[in-house]
Amino acid sequence: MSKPASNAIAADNLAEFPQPDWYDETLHDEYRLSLRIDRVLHRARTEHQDLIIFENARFGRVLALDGAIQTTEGDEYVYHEMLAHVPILAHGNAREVLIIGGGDGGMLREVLRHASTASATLVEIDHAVIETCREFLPNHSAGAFDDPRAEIVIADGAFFVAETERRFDVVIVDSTDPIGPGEALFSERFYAGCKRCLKPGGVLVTQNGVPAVQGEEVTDSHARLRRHFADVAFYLAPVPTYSGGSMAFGWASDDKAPRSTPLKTLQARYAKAGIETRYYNPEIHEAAFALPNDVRALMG
Ligand code: AG3
Repeated sequence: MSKPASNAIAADNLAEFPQPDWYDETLHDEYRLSLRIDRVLHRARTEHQDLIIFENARFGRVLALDGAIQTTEGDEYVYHEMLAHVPILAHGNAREVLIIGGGDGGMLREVLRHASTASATLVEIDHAVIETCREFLPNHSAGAFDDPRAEIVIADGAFFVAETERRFDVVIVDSTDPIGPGEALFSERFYAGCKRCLKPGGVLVTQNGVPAVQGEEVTDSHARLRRHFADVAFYLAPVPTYSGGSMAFGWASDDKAPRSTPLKTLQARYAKAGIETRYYNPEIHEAAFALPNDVRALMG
């Protein structure tokens, strides 16, 4: 008699060896990140998107929206520090800051760490993201939503920038990827709106995807931003759960001075701000704008 196939034995005993659940990103068709789900804290279909918050032994609590990892407790500091402190310290006197998206509150937390921030306005399309993250991802906002300098607006960021009468020193686009609700936040019309609500000397920064797997985002944003701003650039930082290599951040301003702020000035401003950072420092700030040739090539 022939021996039973080994997979038949495994199948018989499956109940004794429960398999862990994995969260498979569906962001890219041909490539995916998978994180083990150790505990589901919350799962919902909001008015705008599918939301899950779960725990992973390596990265802590994880927020995913519509099949894409948005942020994890383990590596959020790289992203939030680089999108907040680079424009704020380059600007040098950012009093009014606008955040588009960012419902988890991590960006708001970093922006409010600057005593120079007089007001931080966060415009989030999906109130459920804010409510759910305040409850299940509280370390991200760390009380920032209760800061008297914080103003929360539940609205479509694209409408907000087109219509607001307010003007800002720094605009930070903390968006999802350009699929679903995030798509409008990569359009030329949106960038024109951002320019409209920047004060003279103001700086816009954007979440611009991982160039190795989302190269067209750099190409498209570069072309669209250039039609509206005198100085357009990208800078990089590696965020492990935005897999595929370094993430690109877009930079746009009509003033060339903020991007060429001397290192000594950045060092002085950073020391004066008195903030402790885990990734950001003035040297990495300066170095992040050095781009490899493959990313330069995407800028056309
Ligand atoms: N901003 C999300 C970036 C998502 C990027 N995903 C990717 N390309 N792998 C997230 C919100 C953090 N505050």
